[in-house]
Amino acid sequence: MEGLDRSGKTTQTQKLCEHLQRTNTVKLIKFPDRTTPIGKMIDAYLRSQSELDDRAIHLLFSANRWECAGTIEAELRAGNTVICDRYAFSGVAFSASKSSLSYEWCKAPDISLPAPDAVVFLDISPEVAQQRGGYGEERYEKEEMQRTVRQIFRKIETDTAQANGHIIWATIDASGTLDEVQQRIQKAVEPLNGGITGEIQRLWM
Ligand code: 2DT
Repeated sequence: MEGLDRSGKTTQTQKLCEHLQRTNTVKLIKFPDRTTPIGKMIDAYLRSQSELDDRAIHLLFSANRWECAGTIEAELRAGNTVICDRYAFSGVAFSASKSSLSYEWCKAPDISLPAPDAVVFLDISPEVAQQRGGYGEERYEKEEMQRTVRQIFRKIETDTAQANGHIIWATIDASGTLDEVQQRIQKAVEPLNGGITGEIQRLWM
């Protein structure tokens, strides 16, 4: 699950979990995972309580996924469903929106992470975000950054289709009621309901 600020991502992710739990064992993993030592550094940075070089924070976000990659693989091998609230796609979109970092450089540390079977991107225009009460308090929750991030997500979608053709990429219009958006999400992931077999795919390779 990926999304822009004010897209309702956290609530929608929770609802999707509840829906899938009726038929599967579901493991929800939130990135950044702010509870680990690396996650605590990320948390302090996002809340502007610390300053870090743009490259250093990017690599910490990636390391925060790698420290969890073994768990994700184990869950998948056990036949469970894994839902990630953000993943490497946010990693690239947010970091590459900074003029100091190139898009290709941002992708590199996440290459070969376990690839998802579907990416749900909750898309919201800055105008609708504004109607929902405006952006939040954290470092990246600013209109200009959100606009750039939105554009980069489109590029990531194209790139991911080329490298990992099996991934279902669903850009979901996150305007509308909670239930309307949830219906759109459930429909998008429906093709996976029968379960997934075969080797775990690797991201961007
Ligand atoms: P939440 O608002 O969902 O807690 O996200 N981010 C996230 C990155 O810049 N790189 C990453 O790799 C990830 C996973 C997006 C907190 C913020 O962290 C950003 C928003």
